[in-house]
Amino acid sequence: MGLFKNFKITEVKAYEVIDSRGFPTVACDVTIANKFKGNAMVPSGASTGEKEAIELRDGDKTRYNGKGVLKAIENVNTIIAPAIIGKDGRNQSEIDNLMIQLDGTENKAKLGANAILSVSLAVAKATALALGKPLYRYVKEDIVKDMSNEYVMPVPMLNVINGGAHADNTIDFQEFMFMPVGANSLKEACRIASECFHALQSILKSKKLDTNKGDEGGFAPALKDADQALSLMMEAIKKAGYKAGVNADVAIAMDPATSELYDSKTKKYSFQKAIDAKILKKDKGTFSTEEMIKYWEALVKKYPIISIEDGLAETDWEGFAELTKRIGSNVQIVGDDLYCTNPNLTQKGIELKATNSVLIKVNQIGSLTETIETVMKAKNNGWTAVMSHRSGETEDTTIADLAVALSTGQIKTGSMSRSERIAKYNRLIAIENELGNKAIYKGIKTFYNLGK
Ligand code: 2PG
Ligand code: MG
Repeated sequence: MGLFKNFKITEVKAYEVIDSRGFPTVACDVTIANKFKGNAMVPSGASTGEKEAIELRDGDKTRYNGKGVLKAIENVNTIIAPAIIGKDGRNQSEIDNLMIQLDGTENKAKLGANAILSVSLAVAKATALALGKPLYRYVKEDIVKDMSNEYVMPVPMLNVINGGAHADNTIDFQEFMFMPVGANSLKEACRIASECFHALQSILKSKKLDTNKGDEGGFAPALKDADQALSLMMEAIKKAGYKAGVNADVAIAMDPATSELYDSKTKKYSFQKAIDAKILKKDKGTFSTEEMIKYWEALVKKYPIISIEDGLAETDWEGFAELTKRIGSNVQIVGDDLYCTNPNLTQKGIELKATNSVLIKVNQIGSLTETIETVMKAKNNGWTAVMSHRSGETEDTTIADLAVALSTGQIKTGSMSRSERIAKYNRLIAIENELGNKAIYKGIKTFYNLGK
């Protein structure tokens, strides 16, 4: 036998587990050589893009209010499993393409992106185990063929104020994030973020504002508007003993998720949650694309905002190109709903110069191979890529490994609370610890290519 190793998939088994919002999701175990078992659990979004691959739900109202995933599980166990058992786990793209073919639709509507992704990720994890490599190293060396000895730890985006579809409060914009760009390691970035997070908590308390939390573990107070959220964050950074600024300790990133505010018939953005609507009231509380762009121009002048995701709606391609032209040389303009991690939509964005960055969510596209393709497409065109969680998560930490494996340089994975978020930070800390001086935290240098 000697060094001979068997990488044959011997078992594929999916089952229902529960996500961070208490809804069911798909989990899958893939076993290689009857011995190495990789497990993956699929995340789930709330503010989903129209062009996302399909998350198959049962619709049977007698179970989990229709949100059961038994059909997706059956598709794994009865259709995908027999087709991939016996295949070599190291052939990730062949396995992913086989599942895509078995599905046969544009958007994985037949088998479900949740079914396909659970297998795709579990195959990679089982193979990494069989090779005796951590997942980040397996994906980097064996799939991406990146043999450099440099491992880029991502700068975290920590969503400390939650609004929009993620919280039952008065803020229309979905996410307000700390980015510890001035740290010199991921571990230190987490410490800075934790200290700023707790400073924010005590400021909210002292102002008699709510410290309850939203879906991603950030605070969800009843604030007047985005301006108030941002000034509270500035105060928190200072109170924690840090300097706010793009070239200082902590910068700010936002995901206003404005597809949720857009009416494609009238082509207007309207603020729907009570207080924002009153404050920003103009033309009955609605904004044109040009008014939104002006709003962002003014906001980035006032605060050290380094990144804006979905600052316009997913159908507003021209608006995005204009926004990128106007502020993209200083600000990272990230497309989430616009691209849905789809390599073809990302290609369109590159041609139109619609943004200078793409958000990466594994379940938006539904396979590891396509996720990697989108990241590479962005990077090869001088864009940045941000690895991201979903608002519905589990303790699965795959995205932490993928951020390092694909050198995305940034990760968005929630606040400094709730274990489904913290699990990813803790995994990154473990990776950094394991890598020692091979780990690099680029901080603000991650952004040097902006606008090129
Ligand atoms: C987003 C995500 C994650 P959701 O819009 O970027 O923060 O939210 O998973 O609800 O789409
Ligand atoms: Mg988003």
